[in-house]
Amino acid sequence: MKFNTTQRRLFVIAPALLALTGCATDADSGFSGDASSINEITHSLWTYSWLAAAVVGVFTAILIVWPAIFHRAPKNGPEFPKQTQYNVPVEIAYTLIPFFIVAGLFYFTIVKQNEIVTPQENVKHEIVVNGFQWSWQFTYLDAGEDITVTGTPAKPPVLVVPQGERVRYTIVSNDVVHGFWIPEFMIQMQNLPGVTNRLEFTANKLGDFPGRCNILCGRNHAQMLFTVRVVTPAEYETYISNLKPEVEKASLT
Ligand SMILES: [Cu+2]
Repeated sequence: MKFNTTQRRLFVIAPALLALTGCATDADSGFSGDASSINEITHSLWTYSWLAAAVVGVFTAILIVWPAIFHRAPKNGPEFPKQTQYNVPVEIAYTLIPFFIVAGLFYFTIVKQNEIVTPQENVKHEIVVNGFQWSWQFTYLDAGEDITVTGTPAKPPVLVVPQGERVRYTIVSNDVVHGFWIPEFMIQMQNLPGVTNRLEFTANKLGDFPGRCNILCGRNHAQMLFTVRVVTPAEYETYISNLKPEVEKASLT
């Protein structure tokens, strides 16, 4: 069987297009969708933003590939095909379409963001998250305003939170901008010097989850790690009651 040039080009392009449109499942993306109360809010925003990006990407690829295959200059014809720039309706269309895409993404992001940052009544615990160069300090207000757990770049701290109970986090910094980020919980909020940010969420799943600083904040930024340890409410109570002696013990050594 013989193929003409156009058919041969399609054989090369079609598999590439298929690879480009391959969708990742939730399992592939690493987001379970219910690790925290924030996942429940933002997971649909994440999913639909990627679907919208996929539609725009495929449409754009077709617009590029189609003329490259079907509107090539004829072998013995003029050097350039008929030029169609300054087409006002087309220019208006490709100004308005991106505007509506950005406006749509902006609108849904603001709606979800307001849902996340609006304080709720049912907060059970409060923890202050202080980012500093280059680690984290967690103050458990349940234990007392001066009871802190402080990490170092060599020994990243553990943030212990109770499963199924809403916690309010006060996000602060005394030096430069840091980013309090827990990828599994689909949340990040910046620690800004001179600004007090607030965030609330409930951790739903027991286990350890990596956390890190996601704003480049200096030499040891890459070591600004922490672990979120979600424990049962009873284990959390025990942790809080043990915290004070532990801190005192640590300061003596
Ligand atoms: Cu940092």
